[in-house]
Amino acid sequence: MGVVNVTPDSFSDGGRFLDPRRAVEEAFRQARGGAAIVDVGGESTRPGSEPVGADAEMERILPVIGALRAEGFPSWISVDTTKVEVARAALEAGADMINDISGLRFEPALAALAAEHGVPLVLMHSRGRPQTMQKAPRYDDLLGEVAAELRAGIETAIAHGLAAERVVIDPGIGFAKTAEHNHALLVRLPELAALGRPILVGTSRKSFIGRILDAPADGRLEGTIATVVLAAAAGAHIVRVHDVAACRRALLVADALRAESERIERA
Ligand code: PMM
Repeated sequence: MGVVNVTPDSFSDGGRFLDPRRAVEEAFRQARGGAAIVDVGGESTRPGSEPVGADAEMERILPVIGALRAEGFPSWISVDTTKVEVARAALEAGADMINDISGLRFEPALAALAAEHGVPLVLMHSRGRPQTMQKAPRYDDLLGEVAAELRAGIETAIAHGLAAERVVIDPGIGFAKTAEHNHALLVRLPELAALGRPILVGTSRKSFIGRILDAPADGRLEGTIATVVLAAAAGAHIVRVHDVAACRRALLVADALRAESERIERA
């Protein structure tokens, strides 16, 4: 899954794709690089970011989604939003799935909308709001609590008429998590398999990588590659990244080696 943030303030690509033409070109570039899905967002959710209204969000993303569909975009389009109104307009403009970083905590009716349109819905784990989520996140049992909160999201989805089969789960790397929480979630990803749903992981250029490498957002590619390879080996089905071609090439090599190790195990 590639990422195109049509925002002035996202932490790594903010301001780069605010011009719809540039956003469309970037999405095509990511599709050529091997993205099966491109996630288009109009609201930054970085820690401390200011929320934007539905109108502003739609003004940013609808021209991009409309142009992608009009120009024969070959990959799926995901809409990164927590708002029913925005998601509805995006689906009508041609989006194929919804990515909700609140995991249905903000607008549970997103699940009914996904059901109505027969599209998948990503439920990402987070707590609080982006403005405040990094203020001393605390867990007594990190994996147990994240899994229980994701399970509650799946139950909310089902209660709103969405089949569990349409739900993708995401541990929410960097959302109400310290660097240590992020490390533990990545290493212990296999424990989330018990929820029985495909897993999406978004580590791309995030600050826990910057902390290890002492590097700004545009100097975190090698660290990002390390995390996506490990996440895939730990059972992630989808990785959400800005640098699609580089990550895809790393994953192709890792997958080939994994296939070989499975062959040896079977023999
Ligand atoms: N991270 C960001 C935004 N949306 N969605 C999902 N499902 N998972 C994530 O980890 C995630 C997300 C923040 O990163 P960005 O500002 O670079 O988009």
